[in-house]
Amino acid sequence: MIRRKLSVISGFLALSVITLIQVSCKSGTPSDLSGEHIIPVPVSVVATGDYFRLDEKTAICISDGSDELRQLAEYLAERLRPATGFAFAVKTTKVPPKGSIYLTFAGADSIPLEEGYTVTITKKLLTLAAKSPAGIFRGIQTIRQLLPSGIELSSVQQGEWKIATGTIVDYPVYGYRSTMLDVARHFFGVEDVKRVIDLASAYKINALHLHLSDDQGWRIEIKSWPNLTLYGGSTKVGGGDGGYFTQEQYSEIVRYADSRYITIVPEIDMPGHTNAALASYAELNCNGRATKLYTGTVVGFSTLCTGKEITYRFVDDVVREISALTTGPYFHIGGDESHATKKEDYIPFVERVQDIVLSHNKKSLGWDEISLGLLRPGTVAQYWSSAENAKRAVSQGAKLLMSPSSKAYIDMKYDSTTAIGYTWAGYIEIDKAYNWDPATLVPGIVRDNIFGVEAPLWTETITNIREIEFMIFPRLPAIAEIGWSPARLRNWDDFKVRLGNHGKRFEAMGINYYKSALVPWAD
Ligand code: IFG
Repeated sequence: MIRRKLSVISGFLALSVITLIQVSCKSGTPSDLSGEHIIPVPVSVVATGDYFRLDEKTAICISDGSDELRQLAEYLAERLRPATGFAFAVKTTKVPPKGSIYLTFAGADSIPLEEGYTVTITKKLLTLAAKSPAGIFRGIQTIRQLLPSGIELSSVQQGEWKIATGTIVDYPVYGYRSTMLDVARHFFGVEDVKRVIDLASAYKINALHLHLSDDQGWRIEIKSWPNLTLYGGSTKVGGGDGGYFTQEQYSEIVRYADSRYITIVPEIDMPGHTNAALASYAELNCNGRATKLYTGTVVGFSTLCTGKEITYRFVDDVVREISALTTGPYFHIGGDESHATKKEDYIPFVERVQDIVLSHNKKSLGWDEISLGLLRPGTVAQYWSSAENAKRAVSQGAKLLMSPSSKAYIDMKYDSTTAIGYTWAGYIEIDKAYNWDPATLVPGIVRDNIFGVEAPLWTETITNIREIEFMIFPRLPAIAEIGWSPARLRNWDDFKVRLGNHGKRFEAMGINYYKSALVPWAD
């Protein structure tokens, strides 16, 4: 009898010990700020070993009543309210009360760069300081990552919301950190593009390159050339309905991107990759006959008629209308794979198109082949395949946007088991996507030559947002860290552990991510 009683007591004790451990793990009091798993890794983190606690009284205070700071406070509150159930009132004050989150432009003059920020966390106050709204926005992404991954859930979670105390000082290495979405091969609507903007901005990506035209589709309304979308936008790779953005929808995307401190870079690819335009207007063809719509995936067979004046009226109308809707400073003129354009025709075309872009107060971006021509001041060449083109661009004094196809082309399969994607640039598992440094990758190209980094997603084989997410995550956080964090702080063994702690965060955000076997995904 006694033995039975003892076994019952020990069983009860064991159960209560387990429960105690579970509760304490769940409400795990973070005490080491330097042990957090922030991506991109910050420049410096100093822990002070205590914690700051969010509760129903926590207010988000702003140092001045500027609209932009108020909008940023509201953006932060919207991120924190659903999972905590707290109100997070937004208040303007010079003296933030104990227990509040304080967003301020004050005292930030020493913070380097527009996007730099500091987060100072004590038991009593969490202060996010920056000298620009973009810096506050980048710092908010860090604050999100200092809270348990459950903060990203859309329903109220039990448990406490604590942040380890200490100081973070952070700012980016490169000022342009981007991904590209090809909406031409397959079309993706406004909501899908907004989703990409939300997910990319959570990892401090600050630009989205939209590949708006190609052989298979023209995806942006041009009022002076309506057939480009009415006919040229009517199909896609594999056939069936295509789609396009009206100018109002494109403007909605630009506004939304601006609210997430992401710059939209529109691309009209030319003189090659232009079959959709050539099918829409016979007069754009050298032989005066419109081509047929194309739904295949071959590249390099099309060219605008570089010898006709109407071509430049066409380009001018297109650049003018899109530039007027684009708040960012860049217009991407494409220029890749113009195998159907004679070199002696390609060069003056690319030079003249840059001048057209400048006349509409934008600077040109173009794939690395554009360096065959004279690059205008401010033009940036996007390195994707030819080191020779890249070096020629640098020799002209141009900066390089680094998107090496063998490292950054996220339309490549992860490995042979990946159902979607291409293989021509090789498999790109997450370690390969992470393990490169733009400043040393190409002999002769150094950090000062580099404008930034970009991970392009071409969509010949991608047909919906779930597939977009699968190819983007987890490789985009890798490219985000390459673009943001100092090379001295970057190493695969550390990154893979931090990335492993983002799996739950991806799940809380509803991301359909690739669960690479190379990453120790945390429970
Ligand atoms: N190269 C083509 C893209 C796309 C891509 C698919 C560039 C600059 C192969 N051009 O990359 O249009 O087809 O991986």
